[in-house]
Amino acid sequence: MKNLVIIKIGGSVITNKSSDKPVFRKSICLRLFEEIAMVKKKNNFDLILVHGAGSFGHPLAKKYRLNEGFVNSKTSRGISLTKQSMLKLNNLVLNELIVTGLDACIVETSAVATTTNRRINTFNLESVSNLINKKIIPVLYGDVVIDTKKGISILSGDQTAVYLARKLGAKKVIFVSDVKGIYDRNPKEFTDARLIREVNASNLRSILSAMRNHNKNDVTGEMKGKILAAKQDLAGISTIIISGLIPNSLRGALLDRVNGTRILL
Ligand code: IP8
Repeated sequence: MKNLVIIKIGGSVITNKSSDKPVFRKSICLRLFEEIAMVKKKNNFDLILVHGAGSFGHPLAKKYRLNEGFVNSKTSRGISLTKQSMLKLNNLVLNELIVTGLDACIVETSAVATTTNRRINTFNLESVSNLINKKIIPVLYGDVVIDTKKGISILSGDQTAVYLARKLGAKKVIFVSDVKGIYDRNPKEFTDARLIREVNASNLRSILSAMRNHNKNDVTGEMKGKILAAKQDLAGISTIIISGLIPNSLRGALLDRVNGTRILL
C-alpha cells in the first residue's frame, strides 16, 4: 500500500498517563483528529490509527501483573477489567473521530493478533486491509492478547504500528508522543536536553549508547525502542516522532514539515 500512513498516538498524549484513574484528554484528541482531517481533505492517503493505553490500561495491567503472563487465579479478572477499560477509551477516541468527520472502525487487537513470548505471532491483516479498501480508518490499540507461551501478554500499540507498517508497506509512520522526539538526554529531567532532528546511519550508534546511560528512564526506554524498531522493521519507511501536545505538529508531519525527529535508517 504505497499511500499508507500509520499514526501511533501515545497513551501519554490522549490520557493523563500519570493518573491512577483513567483520565481522557478530550480536547487534545479532538485537535489531533482535526489536524488529520484538515490534511486528508486536500491529500489522498490511506490511514491506520493505533493508540496507546495510558491511564486506561497501564495501572490495571500493572496491578494484575498482566505483562508477566497468565500468572495466577486473578489474571482473568485483570484481563476482563483492563479490556473493559480499554473499550471505554476506544469509544471516547471513536467519538472524537466521528465528531471530526473521519470515518473509522475499532479493530479489537486481541481479536486479530496473538503473540509468542510477547512478539506478534499471528495477525489477521485482512481485517485491517478490508477496512482501508473501503476508505474506513482502522483503529487499533495496545491490548491484552493471547500469548502461545505465556498465556497472555500486553501487545503495545508501538509493536502493532510497526508490524502493520512492515506487512502492509506503509510509506510513513508517525509516532505522536508527549515529547518532541529523540533527545540527547531525558527532556523531562534536563531542561538543556537537545532535540536530535535526524537519526541516521552515521549518528545511530552514538545516540543509542548515550541512551544506555539513562535506560532506567521511561521516556528514553520508549524512544530507544522506537529507534530499534525503525532500524529492524521500518528500514526505508519514513519514520517520524513528534509531540502531540504542540498544535500543528501532526499536521506538519503529515505534510512533511517535521517539527520533531525524523528517523532515516
Ligand atoms: O500503551 C499497552 O499499550 P501501549 C496496553 O501502546 C495495555 O504500550 C493494555 C496496557
